[in-house]
Amino acid sequence: MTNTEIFDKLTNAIVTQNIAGCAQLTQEALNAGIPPIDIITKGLSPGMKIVGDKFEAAEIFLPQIMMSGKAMSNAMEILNPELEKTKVEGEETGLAITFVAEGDIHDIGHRLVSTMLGANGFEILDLGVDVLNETVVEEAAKRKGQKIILVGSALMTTSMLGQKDLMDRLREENLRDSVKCMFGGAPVSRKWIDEIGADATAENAAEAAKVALDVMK
Ligand code: HCB
Repeated sequence: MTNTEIFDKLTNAIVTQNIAGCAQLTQEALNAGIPPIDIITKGLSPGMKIVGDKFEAAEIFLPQIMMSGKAMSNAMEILNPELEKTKVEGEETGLAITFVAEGDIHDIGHRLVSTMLGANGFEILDLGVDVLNETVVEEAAKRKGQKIILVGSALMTTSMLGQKDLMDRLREENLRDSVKCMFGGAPVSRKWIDEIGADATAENAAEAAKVALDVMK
């Protein structure tokens, strides 16, 4: 099987909610020497995009998305240890405080971004999902003086709006200059980042790691 065929099969396993098949194919892809990040970006994530589009078009419903999400999460359990093996040792890059916005429980991309940042030398403080801005500000304030990047995810247009409030709170608490701020997730655009006065965004987890390293220089 060519790599392209493997990627297509992975995408299809996500779209058809084939949980066991997806895990098996992920292992086979690893055995074939395909880098874990390619398995994610070229195989699994395109499947999640199709699932989202089908949901929007009312072709599938929540139970199906949940099953596709489960297939992706199981595949990630196989891939995470491999991603962690690529960890870059050396100079301390800084602390990444990662979280999903208030009201939002989509955690697949968030976990992936956290893993990739960890693999690129960041110390990770993962606050989880549905996190109040107040909590993020408190955690940043406790560590004032350290090299910190806030890494927020929002998958819904509604939860994304909270990122503006977070930026306002950081300014009010005189913390804006002490932290870098990167936000991502499907609705987040460069225009939004500029509008709220954040530092960066990224399309995917691999890019997030590169961008984070860049803004922390
Ligand atoms: Co959910 N959902 N969902 N959902 N869901 C979305 C997000 C919609 C876009 C689907 C649609 O309508 N097309 C939509 C949001 C619409 C909108 O607001 N514009 C939506 C909706 C509406 C909902 C509910 C409200 C549905 C309902 O109950 N009626 C509900 C909300 C629950 C809540 O949060 N309160 C809901 C629930 C669910 C689940 C539980 C069934 C499931 C989540 C399971 C889980 O995460 N444990 C789910 C899923 C899976 C999706 C879709 C299909 C896939 C999301 C995903 O995991 N993608 C999604 C459709 C879509 O996104 N197109 C749909 C794969 C990961 C790898 O990609 O984009 O999350 P990612 O992350 C990338 C990237 O964005 C970037 O790197 C990551 C890795 O490469 N990145 C960052 C992420 N964070 C970053 C931070 C940075 O600083 C930098 C980069």
